[in-house]
Amino acid sequence: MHARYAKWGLKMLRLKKIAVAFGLVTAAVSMSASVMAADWKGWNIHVTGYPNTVAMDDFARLVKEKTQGRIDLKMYHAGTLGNQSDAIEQVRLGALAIGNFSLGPIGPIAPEANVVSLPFVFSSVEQAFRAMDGEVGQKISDGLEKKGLIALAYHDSGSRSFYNTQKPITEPSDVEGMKVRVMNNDLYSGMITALGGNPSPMAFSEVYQALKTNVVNGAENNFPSYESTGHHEVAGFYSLSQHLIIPECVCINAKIFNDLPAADQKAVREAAQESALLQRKLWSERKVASREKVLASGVKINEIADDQKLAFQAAMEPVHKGFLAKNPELVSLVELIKNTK
Ligand code: GTR
Repeated sequence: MHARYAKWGLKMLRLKKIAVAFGLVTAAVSMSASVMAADWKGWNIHVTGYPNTVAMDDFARLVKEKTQGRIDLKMYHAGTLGNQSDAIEQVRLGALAIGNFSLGPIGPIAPEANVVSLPFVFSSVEQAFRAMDGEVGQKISDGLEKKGLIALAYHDSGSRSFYNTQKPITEPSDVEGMKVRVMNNDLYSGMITALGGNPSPMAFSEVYQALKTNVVNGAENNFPSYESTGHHEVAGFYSLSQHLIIPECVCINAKIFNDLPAADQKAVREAAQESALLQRKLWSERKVASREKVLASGVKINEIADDQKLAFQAAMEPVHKGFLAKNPELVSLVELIKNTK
């Protein structure tokens, strides 16, 4: 009898233990839903004070505020989480939640996004944004989503021009024989080859040293990046070819985004769009300030005459032809861009 009670007692004790444990688990689950935030990591290549850096910090702040702390985004700036091509893969895999990417290095994985990397495809930055804010931007976003990325908003990155250590570039033949750093995308290598130069694909963080040690003679970028990286200190000729206008995205891992409750999706999207407006405003100021700063440091900036701009365009035409031959389904998207007023 006694033994029986003892057994029963033991059983009750075990049940109690399970109940306590269960209770603790339930408490932890409800606590995680109400207290613990989702921790997201975000990648950005630019340094403190750069328009994108300021805007991405603002984005993180807005995300937290608009989700009442349910999402905590920590931004890692200055490329500390690796180079851009690797970071794009990390966001596609979901190891990083967010990236502030140029559509340039995304092009090799998403052909729709690659249309913006065709030289001279846009006629001006203003026209580019009219296109990006309309059907063209939508088609590019759809293409990105097929590859696991959702573009929440687009940032301004102005236009890219050539700069080098040797001389002003005024016509296509000036690029002949030059070693020019390009971003990772065959279209850019093709562009330099079409001019008779030697393309050198390289991570952004390596360009300063490469210019300084003559591993390359030149590169191409907008004024803010030319200035913020210090490239102007080692490559003092900036020639206004304006051959590329490449918008940038605030891109999120598609699964992370799609798994969010609708209210949080709305909050994250709104946060990206509000902070993108800040980026565009800061950009318009920084492009002027950077130009002034490099001029003051002794950089020689030269315009390229209209007929020579047309010559650059004609010389780069094989890049368009080659791309459209490989991607005939994108002919209509390129037409849509060209028909955007
Ligand atoms: C900058 C752009 C960066 C990066 C860089 C580069 O203009 O904002 O994301 O693409 O150019 O040349 O690598």
